[in-house]
Amino acid sequence: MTTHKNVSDLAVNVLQKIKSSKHISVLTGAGVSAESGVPTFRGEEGLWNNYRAEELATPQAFERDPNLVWRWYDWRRTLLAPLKPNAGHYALSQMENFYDNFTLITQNVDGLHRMAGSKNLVELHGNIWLMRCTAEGTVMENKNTPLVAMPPKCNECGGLLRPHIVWFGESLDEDILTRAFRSAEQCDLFFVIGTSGVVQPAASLASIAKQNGAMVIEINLEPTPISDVADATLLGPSAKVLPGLLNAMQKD
Ligand code: BJW
Repeated sequence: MTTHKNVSDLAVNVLQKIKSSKHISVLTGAGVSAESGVPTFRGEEGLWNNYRAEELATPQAFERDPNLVWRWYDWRRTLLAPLKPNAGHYALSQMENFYDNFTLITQNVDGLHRMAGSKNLVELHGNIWLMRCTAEGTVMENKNTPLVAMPPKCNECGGLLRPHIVWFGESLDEDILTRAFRSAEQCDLFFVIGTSGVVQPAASLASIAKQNGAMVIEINLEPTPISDVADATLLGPSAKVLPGLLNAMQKD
């Protein structure tokens, strides 16, 4: 593991690889949105410090008490509604224009990457602005905050709606997972940014990229289990490091 504080400290071969790679894959986590004001999950200020995941983010919790789960999501949606992408989100959306093949895989459900203009986006854990009918499986967008009716019901069939989010113990969408794995397997360069690297299967993508010959570069405030796999770890806030990286890419 090699850690750096500044993009300019990266070894010449790493900078060369960043500039010459054709196929880039990026995995982001909650840390990327932290500087927009979105709470992370783990760590001192993390959501899981004040709320129990088993009571709010599992299918069993929703079955037991859909009102409780929806109240938590309503609170989070209301918190997220006024928030805007930060310089890190924008730098990633600009990087997409720089490379022939660029895939942004996010664990975040906040929709900020799309708002920043990222296009080839894989939302691994769903999206907090989408709801799914538990009776028919239909997915619909709903941006109301706060929600008018609690718990929300499907306009078509009256069935109970749930957040279109992957909870613990639930399988990820097969097509979405295939896109993520394929991109990790085929890329030359894999960035892993602002994730604690403890939630599977997302956390395994960096190792898959590495095993298939990619260079792995991590950006985080602190080392994570993924740092052992990474060729270089840039320690710093992504809203500062990513614009610096974009700048370095654009220099001859
Ligand atoms: C900054 C920064 C700044 C801060 N700049 N950086 C194999 C082994 C063991 C367990 C499992 C396994 N396979 C499956 C499991 C079970 C489970 C799992 O992984 N559990 C682990 C916790 C042990 N996985 C699942 O259940 C998944 N399903 C699945 O695999 O299905 C098949 C299966 C099922 C059951 C058994 C076996 C197989 C589904 C996972 C769904 C995750 N869902 C959540 C919650 C959604 C709820 C919601 O949002 O409403 O998704 S959990 C939560 O964690 C959320 C996130 O997307 C995810 C990852 O968190 P992330 O993004 O890494 O955030 P943090 O907070 O952890 O980290 C922030 C990082 O940013 C930190 O490192 C900071 O330092 C850094 N940071 N500010 C840069 N400014």
